[in-house]
Amino acid sequence: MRKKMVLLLCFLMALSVAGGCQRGVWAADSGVDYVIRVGHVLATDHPYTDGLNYFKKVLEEKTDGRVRVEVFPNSMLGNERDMIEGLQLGTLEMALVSTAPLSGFTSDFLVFDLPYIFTDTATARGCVDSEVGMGMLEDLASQGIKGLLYFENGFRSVTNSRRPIQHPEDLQGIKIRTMENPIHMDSFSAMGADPTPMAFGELFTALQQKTIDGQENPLAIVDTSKFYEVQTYLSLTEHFYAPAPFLMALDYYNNLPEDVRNAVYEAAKEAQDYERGLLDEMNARLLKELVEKGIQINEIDKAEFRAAVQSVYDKFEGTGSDKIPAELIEKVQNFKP
Ligand code: EAX
Repeated sequence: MRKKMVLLLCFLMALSVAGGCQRGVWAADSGVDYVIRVGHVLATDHPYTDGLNYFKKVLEEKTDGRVRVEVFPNSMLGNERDMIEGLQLGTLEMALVSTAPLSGFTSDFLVFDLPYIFTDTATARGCVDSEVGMGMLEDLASQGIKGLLYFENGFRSVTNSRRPIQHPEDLQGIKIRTMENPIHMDSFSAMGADPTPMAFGELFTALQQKTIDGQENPLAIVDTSKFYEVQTYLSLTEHFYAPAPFLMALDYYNNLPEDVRNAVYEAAKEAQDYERGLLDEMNARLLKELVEKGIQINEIDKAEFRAAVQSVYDKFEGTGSDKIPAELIEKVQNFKP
């Protein structure tokens, strides 16, 4: 009997120590009131990841650890459409995406998808950061999404495995992956290519297996997603500018205390500048480095390509779903930073 009592006492003591340890772990975590998961589809060494880790650092400092941010790159939380749906359903707190997939949820952002609507980075950044771009983010509330601000993806150029793209007609018959966006697809159809919409996470394998000939993305993605390993030619078309809306689930945002909401925005603003700065630094060195990694690079005459896709402006200008009001096109085209 005595032995049983001793064993029971030892068991109860072990349980209370474990419980205390558990409470100890819980107490160590008890300072964390909010865990924010943020997903994106790019590589761990792309500025999207660095920018989000900077956001994590600043926000955790500003809230004295009450908020913990967890960054998930490489499509770990799904493709961009999945993550946008997750924000709407409340199954995900934040996502960093391109505007193109948002066209499946609202046609507001289509104006940014028009080919050659921006001529340089300063004008593009100035426009998306102005009331034009910020107003579109505010309109996302109707989709259950809080658009905070824009990071940057950048000017997109064509890579392929078949030939250098020197003139629009060189795209004839090229099977090119595009984002799931009607303007992107129509722009490449207008030049005789065969556009194939595909989630980013499937792209490297499709290029490797040659189920598609090419794709279009900024230099930083060609580098960090190693497309130079499966593509021969990089033609500097710079046909689309891709801003990167930094999004939060609206209900989650509204339920945060005001001081935390303010800290989220301040941290996002600091991270925006940091991420754009990293892209500027990468773009200054990547042409040389990508040639060293084996890809052949050619310049093009943008006026030729701009003329080849003018029909897209005619097709998408108008009112209603998948249409862009003429005055909005004009406002963006004529924007001066
Ligand atoms: O937002 O899908 C793409 O090509 C985008 O550049 C990527 O999702 C980053």
